[in-house]
Amino acid sequence: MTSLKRATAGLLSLLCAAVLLPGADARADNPIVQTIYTADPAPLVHNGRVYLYTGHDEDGSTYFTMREWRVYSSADMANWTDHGSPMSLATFSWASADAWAGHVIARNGRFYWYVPVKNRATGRMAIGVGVADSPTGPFRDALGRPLVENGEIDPAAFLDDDGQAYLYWGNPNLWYVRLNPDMISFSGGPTQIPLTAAGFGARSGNPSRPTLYEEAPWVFKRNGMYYNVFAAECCSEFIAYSTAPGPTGPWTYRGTVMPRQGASFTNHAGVIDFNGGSYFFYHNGALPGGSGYTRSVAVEKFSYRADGTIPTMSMTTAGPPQIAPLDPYVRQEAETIAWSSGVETEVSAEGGMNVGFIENGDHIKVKGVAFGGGATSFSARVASGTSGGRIELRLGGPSGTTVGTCTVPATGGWQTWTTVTCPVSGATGTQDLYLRFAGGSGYLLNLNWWQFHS
Ligand code: FUB
Repeated sequence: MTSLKRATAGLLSLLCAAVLLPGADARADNPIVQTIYTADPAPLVHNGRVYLYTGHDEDGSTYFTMREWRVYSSADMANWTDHGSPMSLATFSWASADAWAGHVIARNGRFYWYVPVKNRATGRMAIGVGVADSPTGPFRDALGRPLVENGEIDPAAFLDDDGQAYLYWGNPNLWYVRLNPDMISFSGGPTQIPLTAAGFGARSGNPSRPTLYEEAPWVFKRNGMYYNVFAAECCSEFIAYSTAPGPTGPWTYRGTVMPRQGASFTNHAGVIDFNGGSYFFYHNGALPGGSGYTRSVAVEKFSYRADGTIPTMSMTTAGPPQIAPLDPYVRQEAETIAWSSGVETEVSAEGGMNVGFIENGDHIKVKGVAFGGGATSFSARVASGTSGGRIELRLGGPSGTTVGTCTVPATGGWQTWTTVTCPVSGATGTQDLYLRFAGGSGYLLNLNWWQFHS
């Protein structure tokens, strides 16, 4: 059992001790991921989904101990599907450590993931680029060497309307290069963006860092205005932004997007428009065991003001409203989760990911499930290397009304899969579905996918 799993299980016990107050679990759809610690969100909108690229803080980290990156996706901004880790330090044979904050951009049907890693040969931070044909990878090293290296971090790419792409990065400075159309080379050399008080706000008490700019630039264009949302001051960091009439400036400091909050001394922003709404991604230390080195990615919905300025936002546990209900009558991956307690995910022998390491009392919340006139049965793809357990189908909360119970037998192995089906009654309308797991001690079962039938 990982320390995070122990911590979330501990949180569940506390909730149980509070007799599972109505809504106790429903309060929280932030942070987005509960199965591991995630950091440095980089959202990408592609084909009607939001792909969320993150770093992975190892359990119990006391430094930025990060060895891989992770991908999640959502069509409704409430339920997120875990796509695992399609890129890691091992992808870059020349990298020795520090799988830190990256950014993915799509171009020409490919996906380019710019990441800072430590170059084994020089001992300095360098920017590598992974490339894939799918937003969920697998990603391979596009170059076999760094794209650019000057000891600084936090790359963010931006593709302007005229087809010119840029890569920004830097801590303590702020740099850019003009990327070539192949996205894996650039023209000219790295150029420094002047860090002036007018452009990035004045910092006091640190002569070597006279402006608020710290790290984590996120550059985008909206209604003709260029934005650079960045991590400001340290430590703790807050999120601030500047605007400019062009991609290289001149920048004007605009103020705070998110104040210092949330038990992590860093923060790191990603901003998108999706399905008519605007979303601000960030990280904090909100999960049990959370800290500046065990962080979690979260998201808020917001509206730009009429003049294009960004309002100041606070971290919430509620997260954004769900865009559309989830269809339970098509196969849903078990790792599509609004909130979970106690479970973990792993690579499945059947492809993709499955939920595993499930113990008695663990649960998965799936938000806003449209049962309509009523479900009559439930099927689940399951495996168990022990003697199995039960999947209780509950509505409204982990101790809500039970509308069905599926018994999972021993299957002879954790990746030896079978499909079980059980009757369902009373599941109508749109409800939050809780898959609650029950059985004896130890790990009970693995779950790959599920589907209701009407
Ligand atoms: O996650 C490692 C580093 O912490 C990132 O590169 C920075 O942006 C900060 O979030």
